[in-house]
Amino acid sequence: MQDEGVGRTISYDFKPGRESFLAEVLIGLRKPQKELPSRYFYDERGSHLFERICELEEYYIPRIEASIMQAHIKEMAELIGPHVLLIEYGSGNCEKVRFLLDHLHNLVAYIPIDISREQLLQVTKELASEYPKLEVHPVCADYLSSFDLPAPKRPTERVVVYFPGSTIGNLDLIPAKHFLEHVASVCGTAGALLIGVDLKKDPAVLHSAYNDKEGITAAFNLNLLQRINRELDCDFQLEWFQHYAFYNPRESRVEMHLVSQRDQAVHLNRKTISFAKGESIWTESSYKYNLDEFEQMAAAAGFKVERVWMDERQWFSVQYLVIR
Ligand code: AVJ
Repeated sequence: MQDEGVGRTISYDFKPGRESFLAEVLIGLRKPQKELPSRYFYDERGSHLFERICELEEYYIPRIEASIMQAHIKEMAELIGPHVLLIEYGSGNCEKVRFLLDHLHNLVAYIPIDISREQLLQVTKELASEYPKLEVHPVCADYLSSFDLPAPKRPTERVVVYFPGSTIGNLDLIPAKHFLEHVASVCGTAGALLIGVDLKKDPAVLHSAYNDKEGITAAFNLNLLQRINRELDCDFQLEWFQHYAFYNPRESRVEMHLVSQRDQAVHLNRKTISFAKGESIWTESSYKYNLDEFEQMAAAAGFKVERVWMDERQWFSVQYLVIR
């Protein structure tokens, strides 16, 4: 469970260790279409690069989501109600949740869940000093796995899950439905889910969002190979892989790949993995929904869409779901 020792202050630490990282990388790179799990992007450098992505002009998601939150926070806080246990999946730098922390009434506790232990520790410290009265229980975990949740000291009226940023878009449709089912079981019958869902739009907008001019997204994508080199003693030559991202309208998703610029091989755990020139490693999907599609998936997982807030151009949605 514990693999680095730096996480000693997190009592709920389920971060996948080196063994499962290695196993997943080997499985992914042996598939006919090579792939790597996108949740491994977020090591210390990857989390930092993602923060820079969020500041890019082209990457519209954080700005639009924040403006939706700002515009409707009162109504959101009313729907959510008092004495709530707030759980956030993929809390990252905890920037977005501050709107909620500032406006919810009598919050019982906040549980940030994230795969990036370093960042989780850092923001937990910051929150403790900024919100001295708030009970915060960080959990380091891959939020698709099942794990025990910390119990807050005060009684809880209901559990509300916050899942912003369209992180749900990283999941294929069936895993996304399973994830919502999992959230429904965590929530219990009185619970709710506040979720950011990115919407279908002009592919040109999507293209520039995932192919920024500064090349930060490319660096973020390539960092995955660097991490594998460092943590798993592999020998990817980064200069021979190129970032490639495009919108696949048939599947309603942006796909990120790393394309091999020549015939080459890498070595991992005494095994050789070959790449032909032009062959790709598929590193991420970002699904884009329309409201009906998302509503159907939510319904299949036991949720009813109670309220949807959007920006004027209808590029992004924040949705409030309750148990059916
Ligand atoms: C954090 C998963 C929502 O898919 O848009 C940003 C990650 N990848 N640029 C997304 C990401 C490339 C992002 N999510």
